Amino acid sequence: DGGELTTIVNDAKSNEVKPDKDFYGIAKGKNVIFISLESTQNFVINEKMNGQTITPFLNKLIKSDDTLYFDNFYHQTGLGKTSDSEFVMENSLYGIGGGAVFFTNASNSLNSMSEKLGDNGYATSVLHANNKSFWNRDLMYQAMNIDTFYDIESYDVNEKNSVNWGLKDIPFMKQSVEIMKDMKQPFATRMLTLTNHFPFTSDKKDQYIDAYDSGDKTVDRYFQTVRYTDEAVKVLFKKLKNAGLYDNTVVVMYGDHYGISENHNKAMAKFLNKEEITPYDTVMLQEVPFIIHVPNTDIKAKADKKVHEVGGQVDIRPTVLHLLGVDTSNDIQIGTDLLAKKHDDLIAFRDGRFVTNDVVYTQELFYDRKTGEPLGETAENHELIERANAKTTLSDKIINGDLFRFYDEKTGTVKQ
Ligand code: GP9
Ligand code: MN
Repeated sequence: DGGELTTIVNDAKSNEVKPDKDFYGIAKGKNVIFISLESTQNFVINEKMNGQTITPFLNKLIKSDDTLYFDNFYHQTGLGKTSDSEFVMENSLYGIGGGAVFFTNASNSLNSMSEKLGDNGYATSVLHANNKSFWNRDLMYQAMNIDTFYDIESYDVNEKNSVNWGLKDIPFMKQSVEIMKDMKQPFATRMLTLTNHFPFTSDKKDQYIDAYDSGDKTVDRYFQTVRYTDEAVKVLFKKLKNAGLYDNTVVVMYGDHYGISENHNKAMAKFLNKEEITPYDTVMLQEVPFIIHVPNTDIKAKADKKVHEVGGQVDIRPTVLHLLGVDTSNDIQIGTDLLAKKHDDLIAFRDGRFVTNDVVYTQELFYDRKTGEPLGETAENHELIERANAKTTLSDKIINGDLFRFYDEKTGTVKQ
């Protein structure tokens, strides 16, 4: 009820993490393209498989002065997979435990990033060549006040340009830029890629590298489809340049969730040169890439060591809104701005595990995050368990109680 929400609002205000002036608004007025990199885990970045570079385009991009690559960044999804990642980055809240929030709570009141950008003059959309009702997206996108969903009906999809789950990422990128050319600017759009999805099948001519040789077909093929998606991102950048959109557009990329499940630990141990995959390793394998490209800036030099801060998908909303110069001081968010001096490095997973800059917590044990060495349970560490649980509990309260019905985020007041 209103009383509970008042407490939540007051807590949010007293814990507010203010943006750093060096970054606030540096991309003001620019278009923003979010790319959900399907099933892309962080272990493929800057790596080779049997001597072949897995993500050559991304590797080159993240070296550039105008790109930030957060290399200690974790997904926070649950059973809702891609849809959870969308929910988390849009709302800076968690999906629900034991289900998919896109199905269970599609009529909630929300204060999504898209809605906020819409209020700030942006045309908002999602680009995804799948049926609009998949994951109940059509309804949840309405709840999140996204203006337009360019679904499969907006694309030319045929036998020749499809594989696995549908339209291949390269034609998806090309056709999407055609759509973008007609968008009202500034626009904020989210592209959901699809080729690098289990079971990671691809056509011979799209295989820019060989398969891996672990004998586990899923893992072996994964490297090839990741490589293909990397090529698709390269095509996107080229097309944006040709369309005259590149200079005025920020590109934000994130992995939506893991691609290789624990069923494939044997092959993963071989690739990572480990005897076995431990529970600590499994946590570390939940890292996904998070990349922010702000063209023609020196953002990398400004950010310095901040890109090594531990972060998670809940941080995407505040981080990006602040870069765009959109105020979030009235917003109730679980995450904090990764570029802020007081960013909160306690990143809780949906299932109770968590990480910080220093520790990993899994199966009721603490480890040194950098070395994997087991740690004793100090009082300080123990407090982290409570703080991590508080994050998912707060999110559940807001969603289960549909509390934002009573919240006016424009004025920061609780409606009576
Ligand atoms: C389907 C795509 C993949 O539209 O989002 O879904 P996933 O299985 O990864 O949740
Ligand atoms: Mn997915």
